Parts: sequence; structure tokens; C-alpha cells
Amino acid sequence: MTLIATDSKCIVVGLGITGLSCVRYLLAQGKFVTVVDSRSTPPGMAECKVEFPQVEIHCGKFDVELLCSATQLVVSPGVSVMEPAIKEAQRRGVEITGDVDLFSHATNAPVIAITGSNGKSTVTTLLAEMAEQSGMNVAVGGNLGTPALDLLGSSIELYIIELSSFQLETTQHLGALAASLLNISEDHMDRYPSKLTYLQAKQKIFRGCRYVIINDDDILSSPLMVEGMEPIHFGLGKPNLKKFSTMNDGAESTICYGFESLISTSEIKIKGMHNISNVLAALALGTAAGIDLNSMLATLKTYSGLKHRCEWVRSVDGVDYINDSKGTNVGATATAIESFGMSGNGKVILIAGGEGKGADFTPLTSVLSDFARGVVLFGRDARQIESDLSNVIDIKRTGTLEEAVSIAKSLSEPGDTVLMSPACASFDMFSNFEKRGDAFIAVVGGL
Ligand code: UMA
Ligand code: ADP
Repeated sequence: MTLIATDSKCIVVGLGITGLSCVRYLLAQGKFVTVVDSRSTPPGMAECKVEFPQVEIHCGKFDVELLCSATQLVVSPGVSVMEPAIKEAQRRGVEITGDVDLFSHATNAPVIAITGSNGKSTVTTLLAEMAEQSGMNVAVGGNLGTPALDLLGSSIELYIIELSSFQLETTQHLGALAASLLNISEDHMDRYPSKLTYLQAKQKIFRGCRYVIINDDDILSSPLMVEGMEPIHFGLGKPNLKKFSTMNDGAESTICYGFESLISTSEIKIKGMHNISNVLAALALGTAAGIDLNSMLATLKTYSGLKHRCEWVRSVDGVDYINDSKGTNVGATATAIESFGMSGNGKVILIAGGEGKGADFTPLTSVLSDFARGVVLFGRDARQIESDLSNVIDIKRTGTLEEAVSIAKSLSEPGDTVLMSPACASFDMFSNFEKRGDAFIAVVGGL
């Protein structure tokens, strides 16, 4: 006989991959589950109908009374908790939660959690590779791709999850073994009324956390420390006790812990100062997780980074073409321009544009005037970006990525770098950043 806990009614809000993972998990817990999605045909609908024919699915505008009839709303990351129907349900006493809360209640195994405006996927995957190389049975996912609930397994020794501000909005208590807010720069301003609200969502990662991994280069990465929390620091600045940083004796630069050198930066496969910062974060998180130091250092010599992140594509007529399609906010793009501007012999020609997410692009002006020869803009918000950057540099605007690459080529000189780092989401023209990166690679391949 199956026992059904009919005292509670869970409504899953959103039927993408997260919504599906929540339905699957809640039904296995014996809960009564209904699904709502404001889209007319949400991507998970067909699968849900086949796998769980007993679950009611309501599509279209959220029905406030329906949401208020729930005991619990399990809200997907794509839906803001500020959505009026959700606010109203909350006002009437309905519990608001999300998949990450459900996940953290469901496991006793240690969880390492990573958020930040940039570098999340790099740190998450690097740390996962370190843990695997040390022989641990790890599960890795979250915002990276696999919803947290789909990672659950009885033999998992360590969970490593990347979390977005969207996922953290609904996370009341994570209780991670170690957590890090890698850095903060403006993003998702179409979802948040201010940078402060975005930061407040990110800071929720530290709730109930044991080891707090603090970036000394970004003051906003640190929470208000409470009893039971232990800090481990990292940063590109001066070495210190209990800190992962870098030392330079003139001849070589090394990664160090405290005042002890661990590995020369020249031995690390991923390049650029932002990646050194990512390496330091991974070492600090790995130390908190008890991963063997030698395994971590060995991984640094082999981990080659993820596709679409400052990825070298090809050299044509002495010009390097770089795919940074995952550069989807101003902070990431500024970092990429600086990184290639400082390391290359020539100048950068930036290809940018897409869905601007309400961002202010003016912070790009100083790095562009220092390192760029020109900017080529494409996509929906090209005009707004142009007006934010006006008078700084030679700007061209065009309709397609093909034309953008061709214009960038005509502007370039030997030694230059053509960098596609859009500072924008891709959804105006592509289904995701991977498709945009692949399109760039294909166009560059045809030059
Ligand atoms: N949507 C509606 N109505 C709804 C529900 C969703 O219009 O009722 C829209 C959302 O506005 C969004 C889209 O549908 O544009 C997808 O939302 P979702 O919550 O169904 O998303 P999932 O398919 O479950 O994927 C989510 C994350 N997506 C978002 O946060 C938008 C994925 O991160 C994540 O990999 C996945 O869960 C597993 O954890 C993607 C992402 O773009 C890669 N993340 C943002 C980023 O990295 O910048 C935060
Ligand atoms: P996220 O998962 O947070 O989007 P990724 O690791 O996928 O971050 O990197 C996306 C882009 O962000 C990179 O291609 C690079 O341009 C930039 N980036 C990566 N790490 C950092 C960092 N530590 N600081 C600033 N920018 C970074």
C-alpha cells in the first residue's frame, strides 16, 4: 500500500528542467503535486504528461487563487519571487521554497556551494575535477546544468553545486559545508530593482554554512560572520595566514597558502588573472572539503577550462579570434578585454551585444579606451550599448554575427585579438550562449 501525504499540497511553479526535477522528487516523497507555468507550452510539459499523467498542469497567466490554495510553492529559478501572484500567496501564509532547499533537506552528505557574478562554472568544474582526481565520488550540477535534486544518490560523498541568484532567492537554509560568493558585479538588472537586492539574494548562500570562502579582492563577497562559521580567504593581493594568494619573487609567480609556495602559475593550464583568482577559490573550497592538496595541484596542470569561456578559436592573418560567448555581463566582458589587452601584442576588437538585461554598459568605457581598437555591436540592445559607449572608441553596429565578424576582421591588424564577449544574454538571436559560441566558431572557421 502506498501512503499519500494529502495534508500538504505542493504547487511547482515552472515546468523547465528544475520544475520536472521537483515534480519527480515530491511525488517520490508522497506529496500531492500540481504544476503551473506562465508559458503556453513549457518545455517540460510533454515529459511530465508521459512520466506523471496524474499531475495537473496549468499553463498561462498565474491564477492567484490556485497558488494561494497551496501549502507550499516550489518556485523555479526562471520565476521571480517578486511575481505578484507569488507575493500574494506568501502574504496569505503559503510557504515559498525552491529546488535547492528541497535538495539540502534531502541529503546529509557535504555540500560545496558556489555563486558569484562570474567564474562560477569554471570554479565548480575545476573543483569537481580536483575531487574526482582525489578519488571522491562527487556529483556536480545546479545552475551549471543538472538540477540539484537530480544529483541525489546514496553513494555520493560530496556535492558541488553552482548556484545563481535566482536559485538563492528561494533558498532559506542551505547548510553547506563550504560556500563562496566569488565576486559581485552588476547582472540581471531586468530582474532586480537594485544591485543591493541582487547581492542580498547571493548572500543567502552563506546561511548555515561552516566554512566561508572569502575573496579578499571583493569586499561584498564576505557575509556577516556568525558563530560557527570559519573563514578561509583567497585573493590576488598580498599573502596572509589562512589565505590562498600569489607571490612574485621577480623571477616567477607562484600560488601560495599562507607564506608557502605551492605551484608556479606557469604550470597552471588555464590562463589570465581572472582564472588565477578562480584557481585560488577552488583551492580554498577544496581545502574546506578535505580534498587532498597534491591531487588539487595535479589537476591544475591538466584542467583546460570550459568551452565558450575565453576560448581560442583560430588565428587568421596574425589575428587571434576568441570565443567568450559566456561573457554575458559587463563584468565578465571587462575582465576578458583586460586579460587579452594585457597579454597580447596588439589591440582588442570587441564583438558584443544581445539582450542587455537592463545593464549599464558605461563601465566598459575605461577598459575599452585602454585596450581596444574598435567595437562591433549586434543584437537587440546594440543601439543602447552604442549610446552608453559613445565617444570612447570607433563603434560599428550591424545586424548579424556574420557581418560583425567580417567588420571586426577589416578593423584588425596583425597581433590584434578579435574577442566576442557579448556582455549580454543570447536569447534575442540564439537559444543559449553555447549556440551563439558555436555560430561564432563556424563563422570564424570560414574566414
Ligand atoms: N519561465 C516562464 N514562466 C514560468 C517559468 C519559467 O516564462 O512559469 C521562463 C523563465 O523566465 C526563463 C525560462 O522560462 O526564461 C526558464 O526558466 P526555468 O525556471 O524553467 O529554467 P530551467 O529550465 O529549470 O533551468 C534552470 C536555470 N534557468 C534559469 O535560471 C533561467 C538554468 O540556468 C539551470 O541550469 C537549471 O535550472 C538547472 O539548475 C540557466 C541560466 O541561464 C543556464 N541561468 C542564469 C545564468 O546563469 O545567468 C541564472
Ligand atoms: P559563470 O558561470 O559565473 O557565468 P564562467 O566560469 O562560465 O562564469 O565564466 C564566464 C565568463 O566570465 C568568462 O568567459 C570570463 O569572461 C569571465 N570570468 C570568469 N572568471 C572570472 C572572474 N573570476 N572574474 C571576472 N570575470 C570572470
